[in-house]
Amino acid sequence: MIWNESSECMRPDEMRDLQNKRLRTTVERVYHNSTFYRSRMQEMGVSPMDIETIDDLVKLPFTVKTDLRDQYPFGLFSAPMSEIVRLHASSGTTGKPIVAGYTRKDLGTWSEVMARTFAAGGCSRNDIFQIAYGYGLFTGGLGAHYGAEMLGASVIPISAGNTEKQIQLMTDFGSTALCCTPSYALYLAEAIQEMGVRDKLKLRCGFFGAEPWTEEMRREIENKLKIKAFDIFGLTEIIGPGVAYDCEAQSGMHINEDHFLPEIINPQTLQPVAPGEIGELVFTTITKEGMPVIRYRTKDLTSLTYETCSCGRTSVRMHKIMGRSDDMLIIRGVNVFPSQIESVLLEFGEAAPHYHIFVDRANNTDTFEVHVEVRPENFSDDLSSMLNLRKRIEARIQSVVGIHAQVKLVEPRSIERSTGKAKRVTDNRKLY
Ligand code: DLL
Repeated sequence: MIWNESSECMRPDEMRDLQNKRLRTTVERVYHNSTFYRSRMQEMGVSPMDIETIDDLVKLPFTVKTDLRDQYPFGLFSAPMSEIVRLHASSGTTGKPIVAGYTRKDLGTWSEVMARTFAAGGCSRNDIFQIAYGYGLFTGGLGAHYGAEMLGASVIPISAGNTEKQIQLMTDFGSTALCCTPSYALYLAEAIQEMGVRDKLKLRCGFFGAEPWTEEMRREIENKLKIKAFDIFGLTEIIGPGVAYDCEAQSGMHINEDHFLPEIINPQTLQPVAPGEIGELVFTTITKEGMPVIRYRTKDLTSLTYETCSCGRTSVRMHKIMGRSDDMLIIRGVNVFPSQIESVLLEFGEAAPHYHIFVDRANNTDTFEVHVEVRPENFSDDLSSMLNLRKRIEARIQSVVGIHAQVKLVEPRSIERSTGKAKRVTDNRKLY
């Protein structure tokens, strides 16, 4: 919940007034403190006086990842370096990193939105948080760390990796909440199963994000770890984790819209889509000081719902991320999202959610191969049963995605595990 000054739940009209006021302050700030935004706004003939309410957002310019790269390292900051107390960066796959700078107030905001995230999952000062996101330039570790501390919980800053030690401390310290990527949660779950120590654990929930994961993957983690798995969303450019969070209803992530204003646009026309339609998620930060961003195009694909959630929160919710417009593979002319493959695999009890997609080009035609791990209890030397499984997966991929993929079943544990964001695609086509 977000409270008003009388400590009552904020009404929608109060929220809108707050957003209008904060947007105006932010636009003033970037116009006067950032050469980049001032010249962008001047090019579009917009001045801060033209922005009165959030309906005026559409008059403002978009910001894209390459703008941040071009302004590397500090060109997008709207506060002097003497006020910047923390720097984070995200590596991405190509080019220079994206850098984010935080003032002391920004760090307070970040802790608050993360504390909200954990409280929405039913956590309190009585919980013991095992933070297994990477610490460092990546925002996962420190973002979750300060949020859990603000909540008053006990924090184990173990960082990612070192799986045996994770499980040992989880057992000995009685961790009740786990924070890591969903792929690492699954890896930990398998190791816990193998060591036969699940019954010794006090774990009851986890906050997983930083990479796309499906509802099927959520169920898999929940069943294996016997916990409730919450999705958390965020990106370095906006603040890090804490932009949006699942509540106990797990029916879309609540956006912290008193700090981050969402829009959904059609990535081709750049026009807003109708409510409920899928498109590219765009954010404007309305309280940040260090590096506010205006209409930042995330490339993440989702939809928004403004209906009140069954949990009682009135904040706008975003659907689980359905893919990225730039993660989208175009294979033989067909748009393919890795998340579609993951969903298909999880329909099969025999297949593990560990897979790798290989795309290449031979004789001017794209090749599309999916390596799929078979669960240990289903892996066998009986060629006909393996062949049958392969054929069934191929047929299902064909019906969901619309093109044929060559499926190769591989032995349990042969696909590389990740302790951070999983890399699931190798595209060897030389398309340029
Ligand atoms: O991944 C921040 C984060 C840390 C979020 C820990 C959640 C938990 P970046 O490294 O800048 O920041 O990557 C941001 O990761 O644009 C999405 O494509 C993807 N992403 C983040 N959270 C989710 C999620 C962090 N819950 C990029 N579901 C974003 C799907 C996600 N994709």
